[in-house]
Amino acid sequence: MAELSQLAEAVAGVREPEVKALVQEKLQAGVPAPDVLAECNQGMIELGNRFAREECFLPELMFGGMVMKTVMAELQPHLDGVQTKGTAGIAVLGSVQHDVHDIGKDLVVMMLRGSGFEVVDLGVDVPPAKFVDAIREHRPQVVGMSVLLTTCYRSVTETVDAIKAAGLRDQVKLMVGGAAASSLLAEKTGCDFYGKTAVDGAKYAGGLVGAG
Ligand code: B12
Repeated sequence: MAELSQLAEAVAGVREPEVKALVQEKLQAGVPAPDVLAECNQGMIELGNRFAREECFLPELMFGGMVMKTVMAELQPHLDGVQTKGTAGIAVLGSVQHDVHDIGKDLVVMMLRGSGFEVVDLGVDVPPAKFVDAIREHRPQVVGMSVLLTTCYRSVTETVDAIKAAGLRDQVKLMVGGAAASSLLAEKTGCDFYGKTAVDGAKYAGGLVGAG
């Protein structure tokens, strides 16, 4: 495994003061905000691996999530700096039913807003019917589902099926992402696109409205 940067290691170790100081240091040194985020993501992945190896426990995982949210709040204005004029399009985002992970989903929301999209954020544990209602109400060009738990694959399928049953499938593009997602999942569930990162998602959405 590639060696972690000092910042990624601090995130993985859930050392909040060190994380905050390093983020500040990097921003002041002119490191682009998306690169700072990418390092923090590496740290979160390592934290998850430590959890899987039982080297840390649920409270650390939860605290890690809180630290990451603080970092995102800090980076938000720097990502907004790339905001384009007007509204590029409309996007609906949510973490699928039974999944309460929202850090990655929030990053996609941030990136989309940063590139001029109006984003309807449905939050976490979103039932298929809520996605359907949001498509009817907001007429988005793209819907994004975030899934971090392999036990939630079925929620992705059920969401796509509900959109089809409502007769709305032809009106929207569907993208899926999150640590449990893959191109295979996108293919099997009938999504149009799998985004490995929030940036991939924003690029795909931008491409749909001619802003990519
Ligand atoms: C933090 C965390 C938590 C926090 C979540 C806090 C929060 N507010 O989100 C808490 C403590 C609540 C939590 C709970 C649980 N967790 Co958890 N968690 C994590 C951890 C460590 C980090 C996730 C994270 O935020 N990563 C950082 C973000 C930025 O990454 P990301 O979400 O993947 O998003 C990136 C891309 O995937 C992409 N992306 C994400 N969504 C989307 C959507 C679209 C459309 C696109 C294009 C892109 C995209 O963009 C982002 C960056 O570019 C992961 C480890 C991991 N490897 O993912 C485990 C992990 C996901 N959790 C896991 C588990 C098992 C659980 C629990 C079941 C634990 C328990 N025993 O209770 C519960 C489940 C709760 C539930 N019902 O959802 C497992 C899942 C295993 C599996 N195969 O299913 C993991 C992988 C840890 C592990 N290795 O065991 N967790």
